[in-house]
Amino acid sequence: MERALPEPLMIKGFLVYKGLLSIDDQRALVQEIRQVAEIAPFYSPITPGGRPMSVRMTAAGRLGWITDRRGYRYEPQHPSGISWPPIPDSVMKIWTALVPNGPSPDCCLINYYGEQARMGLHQDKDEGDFSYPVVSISLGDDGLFRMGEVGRTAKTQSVWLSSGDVVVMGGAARLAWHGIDRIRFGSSSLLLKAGRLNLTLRVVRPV
Ligand code: MD3
Ligand code: FE
Repeated sequence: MERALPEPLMIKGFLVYKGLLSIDDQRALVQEIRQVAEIAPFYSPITPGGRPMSVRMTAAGRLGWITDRRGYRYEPQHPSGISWPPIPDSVMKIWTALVPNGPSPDCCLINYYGEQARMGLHQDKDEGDFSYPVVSISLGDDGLFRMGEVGRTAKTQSVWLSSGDVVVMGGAARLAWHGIDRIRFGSSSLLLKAGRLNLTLRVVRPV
């Protein structure tokens, strides 16, 4: 990730960097995520309505996003009570390359999608500060990413995100609706098993 940034696709204000990360970059990221997950294991979050999400999650950084019956929020600890591990260096390098004048991210949320997992259209607005972009890193199987606008009913556009793709959501796109409709399970051999990993880097403060 030391090269000059390539031109991104610009779709609805989302900057999509296809193929930004080399295979070696991707392998290094997976190793570091495995180490995070040894300390802070993936778990199945429960929505405030009491339904398990199909995505499994963990996090790194000062704060992790969690959901349980008490609501959606950022917490300094994994549900097990341990502090989240620090955000790995390889992940921080990607943030710095894409958001050079920003503060450090408070949270690296780590989502794992199995064969049937999806994430319905939503906005990310549990953070206390929307002035910096969210950076998303895709690893493993392809995922169909749906992008909307700040209004719930605007037309959406979809793009397949593949391993090594990075998306930057800043400006108006920061509060746009978005989701993952489905996974092409088994489409990548990066991970030991099939599935998709997505990392999202977020500035959460002041909270
Ligand atoms: C647009 N994750 O964790 S990443 C999420 O691939 C989430 O796992 C999806 O949506 C995934 O909240 C999509 C792309 C993404 C992440 C955060 C955003 C798009 C965003 C925040 C604001 C706007
Ligand atoms: Fe989101």
